[in-house]
Amino acid sequence: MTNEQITVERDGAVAWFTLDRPEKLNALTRIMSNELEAAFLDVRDDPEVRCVVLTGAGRGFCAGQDLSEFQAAYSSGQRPDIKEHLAETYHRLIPAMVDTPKPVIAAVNGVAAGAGLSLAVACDLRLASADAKFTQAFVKIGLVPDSGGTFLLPRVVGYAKALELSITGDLIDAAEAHRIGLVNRVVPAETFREEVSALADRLAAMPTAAIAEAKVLTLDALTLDLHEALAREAAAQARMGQTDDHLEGVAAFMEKREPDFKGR
Ligand code: LHQ
Repeated sequence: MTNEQITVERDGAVAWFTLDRPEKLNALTRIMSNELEAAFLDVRDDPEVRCVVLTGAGRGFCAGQDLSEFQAAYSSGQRPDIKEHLAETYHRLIPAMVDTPKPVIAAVNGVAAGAGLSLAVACDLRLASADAKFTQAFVKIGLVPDSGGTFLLPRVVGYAKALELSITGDLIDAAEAHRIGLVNRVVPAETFREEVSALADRLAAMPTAAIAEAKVLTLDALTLDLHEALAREAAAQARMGQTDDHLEGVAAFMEKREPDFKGR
């Protein structure tokens, strides 16, 4: 499929998805959201892809919803139908990202605002360039966080910081994002691409099936009691015990060599 507003590239077992409207800081349109959703669904069952990187072209990561999509309504004094828009865009995209059964890295190269910040927190790991900035921009235009912003951000930074960011709209830099746990690591802009690539390659060589199970278990356990979480762990562990990668990991340990995981 040819995409208009994202690029999809393969580098070994890593799929790179790049938001590609650099002149608008990769603000999200309906087309971009739908293309990105399709890209995530495409790699879901592709055994050749064992890690995904999401990044932005140019100086921005993603400036959130492209507000000009609603320009016709705004300029005629009407109020936009946001509910329908959300159903057709983010409510499909965000679950497609979160449910991806392989590690997903947000390579936050520049500003992440509004729904752009939601994209970053829908990924499993966030690497920020030292140039990156973050804002829950919604409140600045009289909106509430959407695109999973009330659900995912508190799970990443905790309730108090999430609420602070959501009701102030403060723009924070990469160092502050790291301090509050919003990003896992900050990398100099000059070596950003190489460091993201190195992490992606490392994750792509790991036991992919176990990573997929750990993602589901960890997210679900946030709303389970201990007994249910233990039962889910046991069921998943029983499945993992049957994988080639489990046998390979144990064999490599016993033989004091590096494992060669196949992702199954
Ligand atoms: C943009 C945008 C943008 C269009 C920069 N749209 N052009 C869901 C459903 C329905 C309705 C509404 O919302 C939502 C969810 C949301 O995501 S709401 C939040 C939407 N995002 C924002 O409100 C952020 C708006 N942007 C900004 O505050 C700034 O651009 C940031 C802080 C991101 C970056 O500032 P600067 O680095 O100073 O860049 P800039 O403002 O000069 O932007 C560069 C260009 O990108 C500029 O275009 P131009 O033609 O003038 O050069 C901006 O107009 C354009 N742009 N964000 N969201």
